[in-house]
Amino acid sequence: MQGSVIYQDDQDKEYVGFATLPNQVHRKTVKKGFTFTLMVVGESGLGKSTLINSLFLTDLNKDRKVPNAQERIDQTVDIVKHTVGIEEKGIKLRLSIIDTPGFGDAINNTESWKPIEDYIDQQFEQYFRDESGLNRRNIQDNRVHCCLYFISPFGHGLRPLDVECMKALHEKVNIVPILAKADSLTQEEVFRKKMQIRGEVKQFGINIYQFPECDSDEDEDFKCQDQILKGSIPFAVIGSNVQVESKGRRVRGRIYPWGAVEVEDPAHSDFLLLRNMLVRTHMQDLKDVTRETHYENFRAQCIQNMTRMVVQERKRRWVESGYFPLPLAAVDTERERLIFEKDEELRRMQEVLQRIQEQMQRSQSEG
Ligand SMILES: Nc1nc2c(ncn2[C@@H]2O[C@H](COP(=O)(O)OP(=O)(O)O)[C@@H](O)[C@H]2O)c(=O)[nH]1
Ligand SMILES: [Mg+2]
Repeated sequence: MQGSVIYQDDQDKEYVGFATLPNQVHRKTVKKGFTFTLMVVGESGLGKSTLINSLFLTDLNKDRKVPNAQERIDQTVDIVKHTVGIEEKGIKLRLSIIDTPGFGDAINNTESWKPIEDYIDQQFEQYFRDESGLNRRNIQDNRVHCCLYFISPFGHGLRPLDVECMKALHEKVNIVPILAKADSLTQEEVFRKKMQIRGEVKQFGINIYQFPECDSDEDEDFKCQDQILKGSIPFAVIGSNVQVESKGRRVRGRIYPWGAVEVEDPAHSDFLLLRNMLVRTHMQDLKDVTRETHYENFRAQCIQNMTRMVVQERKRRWVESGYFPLPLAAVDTERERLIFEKDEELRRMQEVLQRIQEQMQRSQSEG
C-alpha cells in the first residue's frame, strides 16, 4: 500500500490531540489581547474627529463621560494618537486611533498628505527594526491597519487633492472611503454620490480596501449582509458628540428645526454598518492585508535598498584599495545581488548570535 494514506474509522482512531489547536491559539491571543490601529484622513472640517469620538471613545467605553455641547472638539493641528483599552466578555482590545489634521486649508496644498504618509512609513520602519532585533516576542504592533478617508458631501465627487492623496497612500494602508456629513444630503443624493465616487475610484485607479469574497458555504443571511456591506461603499456617515432627545429616548444625534437625525439609525446613515465592519467582522482581515500586502511591500523595498547600499559600499572600498576581485560591472548582475543579500543575512544572524552569547554570559556571571 505504498504511497496511499489510510484513514482509520472513528471508533478505533487514536487521538493525537491536535483538535485543540484552535483553542490553544485562541487562548494565547486572548491572553495577549488584540490590537488595532485606525487612522482618519481627509479635508479639514469633514467631521473626522467627531466621528472617531462617536465610533469608539464613548460607545465602546461606557465609563467615559459623554462630552456635552460646550466641550466641542478643537481643530486638530497635529497627528494625534488616542489609545483606549476596551474589554468585552474578557476579551481585551487595545484600540489606537490616529487623528490627523485636515488638509486642504493651506494656499499651497502640494503634498499636504506627506506627514501622514511619513507616519505610516515610520510605523513600518519601527516594526521592521523590532522584527530584526532580539526582542521579537514582545514587538508592539503600531502599524496602521485601516485608513478612513473622508470625502466631502459638498463637492462633485472626488477632488483632485483626494485622488492624489489616496494614490499616495493606497499601497501603504487599507483605505476605506467615507462620505462625510451624510445628513446634508437627501437619500437620492447619497445614492448618486456613492455611485459617482465608486466610478471615480475605478477610473483613477485607486486601490481601496477590497472586502474578501464571501465563502460559498456561508449561510444566506451572512451572504446578504456581505452584499449590503459591499454595496454601501463609500459609507455615508453622520457623527455627533452630543446626546439628543428623540422619540422619548436619549440618543447620539443632531437636532435640526425639522427633526432629529440619529447617528445609529440605519435609515439615517451607514454608521452602524461601518462600526460593525471595523469591530465585528473585518478587523482580522484588515490586519492580515496590512501584514501580508502593505508591510511585505515595505519590507521588500527596505531589503532592496539595503542591498544597494552594501553593493555601493563594497564598490567604494574596492576602488579605494585598488583591488578588484571581479570586473566591476559584474557586481550588478542578479547573481551577485543574491550573494550579497545572503552575505548580509549571514552577517545579521552572526550579530544576533553574538548578542545572545553575550547575554548568556552576562546572566551566568550575574547568577
Ligand atoms: N452636519 C454635520 N456636521 C458634522 C458632522 N460631524 C461633525 N460635524 C461638525 O463639523 C464640524 C467639524 O468637525 P470636526 O470633527 O472637527 O472635523 P475634522 O476637521 O474633520 O476633524 C464641527 O462643527 C462638527 O460639529 C456630521 O456628520 N454632520
Ligand atoms: Mg479634526
